[in-house]
Amino acid sequence: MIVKESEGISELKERLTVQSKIVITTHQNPDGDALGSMLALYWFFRNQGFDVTAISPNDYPEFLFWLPGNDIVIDFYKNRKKCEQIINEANFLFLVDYNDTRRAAEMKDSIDAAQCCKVMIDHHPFPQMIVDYSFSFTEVSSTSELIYEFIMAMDGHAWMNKSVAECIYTGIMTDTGCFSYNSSRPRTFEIVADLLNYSIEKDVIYSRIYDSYSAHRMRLLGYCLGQKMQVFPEYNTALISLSLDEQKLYNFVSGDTEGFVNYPLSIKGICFTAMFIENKDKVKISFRSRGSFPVNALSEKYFSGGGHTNAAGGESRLSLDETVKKFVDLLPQYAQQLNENMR
Ligand SMILES: [Mn+2]
Repeated sequence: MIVKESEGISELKERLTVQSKIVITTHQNPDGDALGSMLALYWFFRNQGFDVTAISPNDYPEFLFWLPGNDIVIDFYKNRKKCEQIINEANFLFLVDYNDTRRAAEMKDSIDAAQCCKVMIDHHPFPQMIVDYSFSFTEVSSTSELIYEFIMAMDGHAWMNKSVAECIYTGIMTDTGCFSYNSSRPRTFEIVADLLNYSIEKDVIYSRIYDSYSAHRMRLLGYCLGQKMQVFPEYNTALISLSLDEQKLYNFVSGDTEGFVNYPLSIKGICFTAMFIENKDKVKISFRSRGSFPVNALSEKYFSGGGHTNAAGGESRLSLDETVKKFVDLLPQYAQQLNENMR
């Protein structure tokens, strides 16, 4: 088991009492793992009768609304005053699926200012937060997987139920691209095997996440792959860019381009992809790779971002065209590395 006594788990367990006010938070634009780990932890504490609140920095895509506990999540962006008060009065603040308060966006100042006991549970590299208890492991598939380990390390077996299992399974499934990456440790599958004991319906969960797109979103995907994808075979790289006008044309709603960046990785000979999405004030970028090519390092160096070896985000204040040009101009210096990575 990855979460061990050395991390102060039993001390933490002792400090947590039913009188404690627990607040769980996650990063902005929460994905399946962020919400899955937050709500799994929520149910774990709720099932024990704790006073627990879950706060998201902002809204998230509709395909996650079915998650058990979705209706109790408070949107910080929409309920600022209320959330600031809740965080201020918390005894325990759990920070899941992020390790840098900047990732909490608008919520950053409240979290930084909170004087309570802070617990981080996360799988991203290079933690940047000062906390009282840190459960930070980069080798796991997802934070949701860590939540399972955390629950087990807390001797919390009795508080597992279908809701907890559904949330954890969702996080593991979405953070591994349905077990196509970040999932080569046997332990991940041992955990999944145990989750199936709680009568979760894994095929239904898959469908709720991946078969829930609008016709607009499918047409937008067609447009991106048909008209907007640029392939650079000599650099084993492909990119997609999308302007605000194009988004309007396809009735774009937040979350519609989720996963688009992965598609070009299915092209033979491509191991590095980027997706550039124009926002009002900046260009949002997603990077993906296969193998050992570290997209987090490139993003950190040139696009003020970061993340994992194979999946990272970034941004740019240049125009969309200038951002894409900046990216394309970088490719020659990575040519050899990308080439070797394909072998
Ligand atoms: Mn994650």
